[in-house]
Amino acid sequence: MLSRTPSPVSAQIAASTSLLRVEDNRLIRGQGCFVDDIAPEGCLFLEFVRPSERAGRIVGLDCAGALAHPGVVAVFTGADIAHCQGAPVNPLLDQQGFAPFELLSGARHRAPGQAIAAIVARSRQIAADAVEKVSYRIEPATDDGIPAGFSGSWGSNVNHILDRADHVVALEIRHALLAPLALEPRATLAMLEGGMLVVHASTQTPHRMRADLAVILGMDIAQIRVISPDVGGAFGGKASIAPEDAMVAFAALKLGKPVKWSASRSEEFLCAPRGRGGHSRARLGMDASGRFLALEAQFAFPLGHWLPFSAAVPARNAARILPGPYTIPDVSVATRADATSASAVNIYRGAGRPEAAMLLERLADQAARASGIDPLALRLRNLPKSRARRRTAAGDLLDSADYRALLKAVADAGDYRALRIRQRKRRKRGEICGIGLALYVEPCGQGWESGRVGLTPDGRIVAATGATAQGQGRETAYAAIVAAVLGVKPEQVEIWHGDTARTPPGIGALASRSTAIGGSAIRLAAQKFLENARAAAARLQLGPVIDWSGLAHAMGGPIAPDTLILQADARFETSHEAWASGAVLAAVSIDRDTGEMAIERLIWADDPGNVVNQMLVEGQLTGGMAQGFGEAMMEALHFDARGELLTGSMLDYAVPRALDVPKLELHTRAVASAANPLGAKGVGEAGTIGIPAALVNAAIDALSPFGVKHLDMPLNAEKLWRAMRRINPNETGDHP
Ligand code: SMO
Repeated sequence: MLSRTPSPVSAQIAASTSLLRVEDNRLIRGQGCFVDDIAPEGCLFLEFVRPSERAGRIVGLDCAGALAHPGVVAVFTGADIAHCQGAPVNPLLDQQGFAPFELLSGARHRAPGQAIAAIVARSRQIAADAVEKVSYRIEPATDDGIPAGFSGSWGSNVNHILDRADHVVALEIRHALLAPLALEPRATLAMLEGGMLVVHASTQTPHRMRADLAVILGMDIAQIRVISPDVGGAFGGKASIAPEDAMVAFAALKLGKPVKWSASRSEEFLCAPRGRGGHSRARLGMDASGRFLALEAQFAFPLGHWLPFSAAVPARNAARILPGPYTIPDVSVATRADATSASAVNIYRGAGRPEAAMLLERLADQAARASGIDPLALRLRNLPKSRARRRTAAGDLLDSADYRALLKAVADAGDYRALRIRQRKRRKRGEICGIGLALYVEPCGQGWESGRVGLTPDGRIVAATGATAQGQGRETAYAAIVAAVLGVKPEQVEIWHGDTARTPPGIGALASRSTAIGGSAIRLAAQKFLENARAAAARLQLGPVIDWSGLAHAMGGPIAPDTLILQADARFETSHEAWASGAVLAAVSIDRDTGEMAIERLIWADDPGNVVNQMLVEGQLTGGMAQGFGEAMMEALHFDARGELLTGSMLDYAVPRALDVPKLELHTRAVASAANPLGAKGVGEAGTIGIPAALVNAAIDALSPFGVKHLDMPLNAEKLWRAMRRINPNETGDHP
């Protein structure tokens, strides 16, 4: 069930877009090429020695047995890489002293899973066997006690406003740490080719990895080429270079041979960058009519023991979003992120946006309960009437949007009033059922991307982007954008991405930014290219309608097939972000005997801005919903009292299976973005932002007759069962 709001740009692009055909999909046909599929001659394999013990001092590290193991080529320890530099970190918040990026731990083991040695061998199995022959002890050591982290705050003190508000509601939320869990675990292959260091990596940001490797290894960037081939999902988990990537490159340089590392699933659970883990507190004051007066919020996020490039993003995003879609005149927000003796925490699909939405939407429901105003009416009362752009507390410019229309769309689709009447009747019959609403905003990336559109000697049209892809259908969307400008079929446009040697510079695929920013750069390049092509055709007296192979032929010259004989480059930089937004309505029921929650309706209206390809938009929204559903209902990393990971495999870490995922009633209602020439907003993260808040609100609404006022995710059956029996629902070991 879909309602589509066409727009001039999307109509123009949609007209030139053929449907994606499954049988044409390279990946579905098994013709993908992921890092682990690349097997150069003489490739060596790297495995890490990763103590699962908690932080301490490394004593008696002995690698002689591993080195003597037949087939082992080299063993590296902290001493070998001591001269390597740390990689830079995005300076988004004030940063206080942090341990440098370490490829392997030195004298000090900083967290369970941190590698203390790397073994390179002729096969993966030999390397894994040799890992068992390394001996060491980790002795407890008193903490260095170096406070390290980020912090920031915006707005001014609102205590005096809260003091005289008619109602003040307060809450505290704990988010579990999550595993980003891409289908393809991380993998890196490094080799020397004609004096260049060539690194194939499963990454979202090849250009940044190239720059980071130059710093870490002390090399000239011109000697480094990074290629991200097919990438099997990333979700933020592959957004920033990790010590493993640099270690593989270091080993290849040192040994002069190709070296490959492919993370095992257990390795990913143990030490890949994690998501979430934040702790939020807030107070919201309102007047007697339910109008929000002031919001005071504090976020605290864990960082782990090293800083990925985007480490500050969740703490910053959560804070800068407030007050989100709502009109709250006074907002005071403080945010911080602190070092921990655990694996790193980085962005994970949503990256602070889900935490902001959960905070605002739980507060809205609490405010409704405190004031006796219906949750839908209360929200409508506190949403802006105009679509005009507004500023957040941190000064960011929110995009044009119609939050009221989005909320009304889900309320109408679900027949909200009837749902409430039915809820009362069902409750009388002893049923446990609830309705949850949530609104959200999704900032879609700052900064720039670049694009290049060109013509090959054999008449092919190529579009090269600095952005990348990991399964979003980037090629399809970019081809459609170029085709619409040039008046050709999308199939005629070949997309190059992910290879620093044949793409213009770029940031990558993250922050829901690739269409809005990368797509805009591609569109500008296509427009310039068309002008250049027209001028060239006129010079060659080819007539007004461009025949691309005719033009290529006329331009002539025996040139290598992948050179561009005519090209145009463009860079697009946003003056401010695009912001997507949306509303979700969830209707749920809970089994009194088992605590099992059934999702009866899940209705979602999203504003993706102008749409390039409706199918891809729906695909990303649906995938995000599945991940948001997983977070709400079952996902969490669990640790024992000593900080060792309990959920280290797919047997222990719950993720939704296809049959678990609820049926989604999706509506898209576009308001064009004012932030870029496409009018596009992002869709990559929306599902993880709004869906969990609506599901949690629905569950708490269902359990309100039991006196339940708050529950943290995940809402597994045990937690809900305990909540109904008033047995410490949040004490089921779900918190990190
Ligand atoms: S969490 Mo995303 O890859 O910005």
